[in-house]
Amino acid sequence: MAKQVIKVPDLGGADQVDVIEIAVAVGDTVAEEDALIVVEGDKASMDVPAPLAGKILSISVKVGDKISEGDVIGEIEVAGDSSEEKAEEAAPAAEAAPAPAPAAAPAPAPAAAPAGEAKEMDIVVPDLGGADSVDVIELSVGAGDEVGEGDSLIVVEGDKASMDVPSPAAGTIVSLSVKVGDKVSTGDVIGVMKAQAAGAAEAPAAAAPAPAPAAAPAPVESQEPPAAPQKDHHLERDHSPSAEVYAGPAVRKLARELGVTLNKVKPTGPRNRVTKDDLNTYIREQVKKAESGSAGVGGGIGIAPMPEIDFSQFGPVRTEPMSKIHKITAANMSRNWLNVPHVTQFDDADITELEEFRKSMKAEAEKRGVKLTPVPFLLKAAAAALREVPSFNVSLHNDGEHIVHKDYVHIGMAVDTPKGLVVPVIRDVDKKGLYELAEEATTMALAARDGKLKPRDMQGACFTISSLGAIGGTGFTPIVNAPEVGILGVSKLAVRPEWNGKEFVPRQMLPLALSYDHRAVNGGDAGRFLTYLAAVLADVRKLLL
Ligand code: CAO
Repeated sequence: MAKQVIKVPDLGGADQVDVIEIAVAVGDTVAEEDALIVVEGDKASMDVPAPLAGKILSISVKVGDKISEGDVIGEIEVAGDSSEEKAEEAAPAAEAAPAPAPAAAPAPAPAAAPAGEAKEMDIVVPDLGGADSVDVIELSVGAGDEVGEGDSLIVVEGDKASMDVPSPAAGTIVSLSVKVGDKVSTGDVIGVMKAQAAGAAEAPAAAAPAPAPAAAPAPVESQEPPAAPQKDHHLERDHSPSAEVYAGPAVRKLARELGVTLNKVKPTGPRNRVTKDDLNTYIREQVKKAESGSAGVGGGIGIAPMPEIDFSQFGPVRTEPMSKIHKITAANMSRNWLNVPHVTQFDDADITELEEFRKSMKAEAEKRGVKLTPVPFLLKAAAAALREVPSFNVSLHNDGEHIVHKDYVHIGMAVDTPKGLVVPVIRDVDKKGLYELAEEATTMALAARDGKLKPRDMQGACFTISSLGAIGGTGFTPIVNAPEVGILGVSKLAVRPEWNGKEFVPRQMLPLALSYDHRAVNGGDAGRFLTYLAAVLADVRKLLL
């Protein structure tokens, strides 16, 4: 391990630049070229990168200090065998120096514009301060835009710095011939503009193939913060949400890598600058929101968030906190609705005979202390259908490449409670009798309403039944309770005329709706599942088979 002082490298001629951000803390482990501090001169702000990988031992400057090339800004403990003396002497490697603040180097202005006439001229990439083949990272203008001399046209990024390519003259953009992601070098033509007559006359850049003043790229960070009055016109026609944000190259690069739009990040740095910490805070908040499912009542995957509405403007309102169950249900419903490609299939089961049988058993059931409603029959029939069509008794593996087949039959039963919807799970439904299921369904529903279910009581279901039969309705489309792949919605039994081949007869018809995850189950299997389930309910003797 060797200790090495960190010195300010070549600043491209700039002297006495301001330290505007400390990007690391003592004890941090950094990689070679990681930004250590950010400095700002007249024209540019630049990262001072770590000369080597190692651990920061000290930082001897603070925000507001002025520093120049060769100044010591701290110490780093470097993994390696270089002697301390050698290390002390070592100047930062040339490639570790930040990109020099680009000087106002002349760039050729190819098309001459006679004074007094609006003339088309090529827009040429000026001297990039030694950088070559830099990436176009933002287009700040588009065809038809009016620009002032020096306004940013595109933003490019080299290894160490991002820079504006400014307009060589005032005028109108005719076309841009580059797009984000292209690589450009000094002298490349990036578009055509019509220089204003007066400007063309005044601006030697546009008037003659001579050096173009102000044609050198101005680093992005030399932009004033968005509020700067002279930039207002620029704000209005900006096409990139992050273009007006004040941030250093390292932060911009990181934001792009993470897919963060910088203008969404709250800046806390000097002059409203977005710092690395701001970016980290933003990411942490987003992850937290996503994990808790509390990302509001909209937003995500490109969906516009719901507008915030003050309902009191329409009449008296009362705002109450949601119960914990309600919040969890809301998050799960959104997750399942958005993740699962749902299909819902409908059928009616003729349960006339089932009802006769059920009513005939009611007295005996009461003697046993259980209430025999249609639910235990539905549980039994669903278990039989899961055995008959096993492609419903599966879950998609997280890797997206496997299906998990289950050899057990546990079924969830949606229960409506004052605190919200809960789904206790009845285990091994296929192995239990009707009375046992009736008893367990009643016990579970009571425990659910008393808030006495344990987490395990609500885990491990293969399929769910949601019965609104006692409440009413002719049909509804339930949401699959992922990772299950199917759910049965049961509505209110109704007596309907059914054709028996000779005549219409009154039959007790039970409306069924089967929603399924079309990633796991195909329509044919769903049809077989629901037809089989309805057939079992129509002839309970099938349950004995
Ligand atoms: N059609 C007509 N009547 C029905 C019926 C149906 N499909 N299902 C049940 N009934 C009858 C029962 O037979 C019972 O009548 P009797 O008292 O005359 O025998 C009555 O309705 C009340 O039944 P119940 O509610 O006590 O019991 P259940 O077994 O039918 O249901 C449970 C139990 C826990 C499923 C139910 O109470 C419940 O909470 N359902 C709501 C589920 C829910 O919220 N789903 C929506 C989820 S998605 O938002």
